[in-house]
Amino acid sequence: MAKIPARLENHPSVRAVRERPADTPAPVIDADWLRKLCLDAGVDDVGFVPLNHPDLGSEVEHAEHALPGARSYICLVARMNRDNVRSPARSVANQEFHRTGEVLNEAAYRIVRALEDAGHRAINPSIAFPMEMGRYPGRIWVVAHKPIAVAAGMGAMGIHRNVIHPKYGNFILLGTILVAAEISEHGQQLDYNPCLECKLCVAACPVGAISKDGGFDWMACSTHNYREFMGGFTEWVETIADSKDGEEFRDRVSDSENASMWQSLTFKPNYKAAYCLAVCPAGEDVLPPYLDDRRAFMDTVLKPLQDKVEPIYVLADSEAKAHVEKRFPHKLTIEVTGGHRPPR
Ligand code: B12
Ligand code: SF4
Repeated sequence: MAKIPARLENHPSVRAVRERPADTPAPVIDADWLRKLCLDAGVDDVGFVPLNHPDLGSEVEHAEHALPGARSYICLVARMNRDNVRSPARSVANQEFHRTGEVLNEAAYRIVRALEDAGHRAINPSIAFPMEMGRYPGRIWVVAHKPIAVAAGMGAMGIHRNVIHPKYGNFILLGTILVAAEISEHGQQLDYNPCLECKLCVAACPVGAISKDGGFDWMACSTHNYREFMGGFTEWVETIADSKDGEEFRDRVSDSENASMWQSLTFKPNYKAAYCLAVCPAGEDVLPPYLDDRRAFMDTVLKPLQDKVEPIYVLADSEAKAHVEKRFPHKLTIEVTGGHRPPR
């Protein structure tokens, strides 16, 4: 051990440490041990990637900022129950997203504890929120789970820009642990894409955020799907501030919208759609009903979401607005600012 000031040598904690046998962590973490640790902690699949993976150059500064000395990523995958995600009752789907997120965060927490006990420095950024709101509206996420999952061989990006696992399809959430050690084996990227290019995600998205060629209008998605998150919430508060009295506020925001915002604040935020994930038939475990009877799959999975009468939030003069009005005239188009405004 390194030398320390003499006055500390007699401190009871220092003496206790000196009297313990020194435990030096293994310089390289054994991949089999780590895989078992992760699966036992409750995840459904796991892969390992070195920090310097050639496809992940843009993540390095963020990983090193969050855990100085980080050397490897541990990519965690947790399955979601499919029919919960598909239900037109979106409270059912939202509970599934949040519950699976908790399972993943809990597993990641336990894995990090075991790594710490084995002498390794490691952190488990959240699978979703909380994020770094001090950087909002810039990149608020600590680590980008999707490219790491792809590099770890956990799946490939579908047309809808979500990772599709070869077995579980897109009914997965992702987590990443950063660890300041090397791991003895790494995952290999899939040599095919499980995406079938069926374009059901394109047909399902109420705001037309997904193009057939894989283009993604994140502004359209976030304005609607994230109505009760950062920007939409800011707009809701501004609407309260700008209303001259309760009556005017109620004219501007319906009781149902206020109740939904209350639910987001009290429990966990309501996603408004995620229909792209709901309808995706890709993945070996997911595929059979689609292969057996495509018509029946469309009628039971796609059509109920398309037919649902619901508010859809769009920016003025946007392609998303034109899309809803043309493709889903039975849905209620609501024009919003989404809390976006030019920087001051
Ligand atoms: C930012 C973000 C979003 C944003 C942007 C989505 C996006 N494609 O990047 C919005 C708010 C739109 C979003 C929506 C959803 N998300 Co999201 N999201 C994230 C987050 C925090 C980072 C994503 C990321 O790495 N983006 C950068 C690169 C890798 O993404 P990309 O697709 O290659 O590139 C796009 C973005 O860069 C975007 N873009 C360009 N400029 C900007 C600027 C800003 C400010 C933003 C936000 C985006 C953006 O346009 C690019 C073109 O597609 C991750 C959690 C995490 N910490 O990783 C979850 C995550 C990707 N989301 C997830 C999910 C499930 C969803 C939703 C289904 C939410 C829901 N429950 O309703 C929808 C699906 C929308 C879709 N089809 O992609 C899962 C995906 C799981 C999977 N199987 O892949 C993740 C991994 C969360 C998790 N822990 O599992 N999400
Ligand atoms: S719904 Fe079809 S096109 Fe979209 S990601 Fe899934 S398999 Fe690919």
